[in-house]
Amino acid sequence: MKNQHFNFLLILNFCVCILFFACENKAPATPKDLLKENLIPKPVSVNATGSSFAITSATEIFVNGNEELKRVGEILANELKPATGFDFPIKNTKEVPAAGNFYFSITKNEKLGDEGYQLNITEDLVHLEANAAAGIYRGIQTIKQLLPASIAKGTAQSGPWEIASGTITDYPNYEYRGAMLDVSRHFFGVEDVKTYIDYIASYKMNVLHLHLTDDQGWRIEIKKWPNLTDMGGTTEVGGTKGGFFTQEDYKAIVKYAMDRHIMVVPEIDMPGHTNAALASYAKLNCDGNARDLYTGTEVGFSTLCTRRELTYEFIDDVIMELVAMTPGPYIHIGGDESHQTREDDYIYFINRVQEIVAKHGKQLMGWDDVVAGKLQPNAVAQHWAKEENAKTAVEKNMKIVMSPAKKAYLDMQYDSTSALGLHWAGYIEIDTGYDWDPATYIKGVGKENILGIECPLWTETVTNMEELEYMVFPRLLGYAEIGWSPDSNRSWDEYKIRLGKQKTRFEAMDLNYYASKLVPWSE
Ligand code: TNX
Repeated sequence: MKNQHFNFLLILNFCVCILFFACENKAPATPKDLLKENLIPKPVSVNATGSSFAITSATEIFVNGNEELKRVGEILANELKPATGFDFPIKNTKEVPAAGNFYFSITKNEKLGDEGYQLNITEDLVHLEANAAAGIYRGIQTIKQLLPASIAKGTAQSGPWEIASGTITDYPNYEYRGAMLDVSRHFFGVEDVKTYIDYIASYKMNVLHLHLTDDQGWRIEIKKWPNLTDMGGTTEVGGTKGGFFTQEDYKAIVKYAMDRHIMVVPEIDMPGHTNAALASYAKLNCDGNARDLYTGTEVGFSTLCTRRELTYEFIDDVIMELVAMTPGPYIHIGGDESHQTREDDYIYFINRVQEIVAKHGKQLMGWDDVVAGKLQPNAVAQHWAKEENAKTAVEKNMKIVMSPAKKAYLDMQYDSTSALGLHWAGYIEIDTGYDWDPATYIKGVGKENILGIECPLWTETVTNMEELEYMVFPRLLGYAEIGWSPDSNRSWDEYKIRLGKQKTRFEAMDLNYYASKLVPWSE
């Protein structure tokens, strides 16, 4: 009897082992139905043709276009190399390449615009076409998502690397699809910012807004005003050591973003949110006394001296140095929560700063409070709080970037149990963050008034990348989809399934994501 029991256990053990190894070594089934893929953001249109393409060690990337296109090819090669172990040489071509390769070419197709792409996958070829390199870059994000999740791993995986065949035609709903990172409340260095750029790029976003200055820290080197960083850059929330970007660091960030067809929008927040500058230079204060450095989380207690000429000389210097490093059209001047600035002084200030921004050839962007000023139609208001301000922007013929705090703030807690984040604007669960339409959110503010959408991450409670990931994933994907996918294509019930399927991808990326109970996470 005892023996029999032992035999039974032995056999059971044997079966479990076989099952275990069988599962471990199981290759992912060959993908054959492009319609079953769980792409985020959801493409405009997809047609399936029922076969598949396989990447092999012989696969090369052929480009028919300029250096910019080649650069996109290199980025794809670099991203596919770690998991596949393949080299993906980049080659110029004037003709359609032989079977087994990638082919990127420039086309003329009005429907696709600047960033759209057409992806034709056959058994023989992955052919990506766009009007410009930006479209090819957005298209390679789709290719990566069509590959097995293990493509995101940093070490060699077993493959096979197959993609379902068919055609995808895709282009964005809004031209501005951004994410903001507050590097002032807690400093995030160049490598972290590059990682953040990679995250937003994966979901076809095209703007990184950097909140570079606030009460708690000044993070961008200004050569003519060195104390801003020597002194104002040393602190952050909680009293830990801050930091700052040298101009070389900042240029490296801009270049990294540009290679990924992402525009960096720099923000110097003023006239409020300026304690770090006011601590660095006594002469910026109306009373001539330097403020103490600040490491708390209150807002609305600081202001530049708005009626003093020196203030505008200071701003002119800062903006001049910033503009020299800013290829994009926008300089964000903040303008929020200036509770210590009298209203007439605030209006005077915004008007003066608008002139300085224009003098340096750029367009003003600001938090919606700035509409109090006499703004030009080319100024952009970022809606975060007051609907009235968004309506005023419309009256002034300005365009609006939608970042309503109740829907789009990445620093809001998910629910009352979230260990990180704030909740002054409410809790933002995954459905709340996804299930809204910027074009109908405020009565009187329609699609024609909206440049796009942005999700800001304020970092009072976010101190490192692990915490950042927790606040950003998975909400970021929803904001990316709102910005990119056609409104008629979006529904929470359908989206949550696609989002749930990102689980293996998030795990392959080793992300510290929030596994919301509202999402049916699955392999
Ligand atoms: C309000 S949103 C602010 C920021 C804070 C944020 C925290 C905005 C324009 N101003 O200074 O960091 O709330 O959620």
